[in-house]
Amino acid sequence: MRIAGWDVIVFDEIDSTNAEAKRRARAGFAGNVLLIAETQTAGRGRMDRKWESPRGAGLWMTQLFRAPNRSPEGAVFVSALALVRALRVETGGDFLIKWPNDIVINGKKVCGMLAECGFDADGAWIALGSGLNLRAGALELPHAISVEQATGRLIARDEILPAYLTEFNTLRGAWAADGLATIIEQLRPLSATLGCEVLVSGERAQAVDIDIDGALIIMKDNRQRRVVAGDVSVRGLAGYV
Ligand code: BT5
Repeated sequence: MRIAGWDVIVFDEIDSTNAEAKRRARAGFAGNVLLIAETQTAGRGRMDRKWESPRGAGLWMTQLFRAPNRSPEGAVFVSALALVRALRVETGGDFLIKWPNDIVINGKKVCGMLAECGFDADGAWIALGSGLNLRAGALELPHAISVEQATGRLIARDEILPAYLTEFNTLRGAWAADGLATIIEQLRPLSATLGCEVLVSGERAQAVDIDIDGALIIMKDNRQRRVVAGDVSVRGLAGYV
């Protein structure tokens, strides 16, 4: 199957679509490849945290592609912006981006992203994994929510994918041509983090900006600090967002 220039491969069950993408990257691949699983037996988040991927409950997918540069963080911003836009158009819901790698709605996490990268003879590749909860009732995590729970709409994979991939392709082009700054500019108004008090690795601070390299700028005791994705955990004061 081909959608918006991506070769789509669907697995009934797999350990992790990110793990499969990395195996394929090492074996050699051509073009844009999108791996989807009905369920994952070893879905992973960052720092090897577990990612719940119940059968039929969501869109568990990894995009494997050549990147303009070796920046998995940049790819996550491109993807989050594209997916939030597609979700807003499809459902009308107020989806937002929680820095650096989550999509949230109603103060809960509806999607998490994990990008990994490597090099081969043809240059850099990125394996960009996204887990989007679509169906209600399958997850028992306190901070998790599904698109159906949040919006009352059970959307099918086939509805969201063309919209998302088309937007992703456009934004990836802009990222390659003009750099990450243009993506961050478009992302700022859709940030759930900016303007909020946050706990950065347990310390209270104000989230004041996201800079053109994607770092979070926080203010604490009248001093600004730059926080790079991957270094810290950022939580809201009252809850998850
Ligand atoms: C992430 O990590 O949010 C990245 C998740 C990436 C998942 C996709 S699914 C397709 C591809 N294949 C993979 O193996 N992975 C990618 P992190 O920020 O570390 O968040 C992990 C935390 O989210 C866990 O510790 C749980 O608290 C929570 N969590 C786990 N499953 C969840 C779910 N389905 N929905 C919402 N939260 C979840």
